[in-house]
Amino acid sequence: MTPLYVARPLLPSRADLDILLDEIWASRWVTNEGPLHNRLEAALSRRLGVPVARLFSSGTSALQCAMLALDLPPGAEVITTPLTFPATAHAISACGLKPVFADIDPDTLTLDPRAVARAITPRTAAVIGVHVYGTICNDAALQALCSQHGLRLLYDAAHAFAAEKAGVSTAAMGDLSVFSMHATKLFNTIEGGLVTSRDPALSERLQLARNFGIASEEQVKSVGINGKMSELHAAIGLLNLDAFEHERDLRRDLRARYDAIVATFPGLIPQARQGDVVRSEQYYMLRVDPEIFGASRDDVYDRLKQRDIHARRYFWPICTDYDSYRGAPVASLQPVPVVERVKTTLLCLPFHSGVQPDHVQIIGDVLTDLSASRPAIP
Ligand code: T4K
Repeated sequence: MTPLYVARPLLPSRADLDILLDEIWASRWVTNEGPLHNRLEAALSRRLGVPVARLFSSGTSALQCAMLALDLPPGAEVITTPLTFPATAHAISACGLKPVFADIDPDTLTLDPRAVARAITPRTAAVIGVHVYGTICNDAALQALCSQHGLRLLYDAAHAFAAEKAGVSTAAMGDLSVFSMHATKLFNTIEGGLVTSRDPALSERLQLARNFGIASEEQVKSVGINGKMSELHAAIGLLNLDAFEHERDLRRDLRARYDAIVATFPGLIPQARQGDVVRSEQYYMLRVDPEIFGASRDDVYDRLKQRDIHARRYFWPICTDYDSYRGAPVASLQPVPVVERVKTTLLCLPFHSGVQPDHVQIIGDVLTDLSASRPAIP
């Protein structure tokens, strides 16, 4: 059996790609906001229902440019969750800002607005919520809190492309939403990022931030980086934009199959169900309670690996375990933050259209074997 990974890139056909490559070769315009890039921006703006959709070279450069576009004061504090990919916190640091961590909600595992309230100081300038694993943040409460304190609200929506909560697109939440279009994402441009907003005033600032702040040959207007997407990446995006919904449908079926298996094991806790959410279907995350299940998350991970099934323990270690942020406090309502209690229980199963019925069978068998070692309840 070939190895099965947590993610598998969705790729267009070589024939379709060749047609767009011929266009690029004919124009010799290969980067710096070329025609395919602009076509993809327009298509994303239409698809996600927002006036502002700006492309970037990665989700990380998109996060940095989102903060540059908001012109946050140097050294200001930005509150975020410790349960995320390193990019979220590192982008804050790279912008000369200070990441401050607040605890997560025990059910959704997204930023707990009550913990955020505790972390606010006079130096706080912004909050970044992360729709982790595609579970959508409590937008209403975070927005109310940010409005009350005059803070900017950003979302790291790397896991929530084309998702909706109560009919509202994730692209339209907060001041800005940031998406990753890395190869491992449902909608990918191989490497790429996107920032969306309802506020047309932010469009030019985002454009400047990704292009060194250059406004014209004679004017550099603001601080910026090279965060531009090439025409090759935009070509992949244009083709994948037509294909990702089919991939999402297949993942919905897979989620139902995994859910049915997980439900049969006490001690396996599925990802929060949000009745009013259209999921991105980016990750299938479950939690393993070793006391009840009879084996640990790492036991499941190791046993699957022996069968060449490579689940991932996203996002362990958490940000406050990294050398860069070790010892940073996590504002919490609990004596021991929720994030500390759950971080060793999280496991993401392979979740894409390459997962075959045989794989699902093996995963079920591994779980059955491990749970059989559970001591009988007296
Ligand atoms: N915010 C959040 C919440 C994020 O999750 C991320 C990225 C970002 C921000 C930053 O966005 P980017 O700047 O990356 O656009 C992977 C992805 O590289 C990363 O984009 C993603 N989140 C993260 C959750 O997953 P790793 O370190 O786990 O990647 P890696 O190389 O171990 O790949 C994961 C699996 O995917 C491999 O086991 C096999 C498979 N794979 C990977 C690649 C690169 C393939 O089958 N083909 C491939 O080409 O970070």
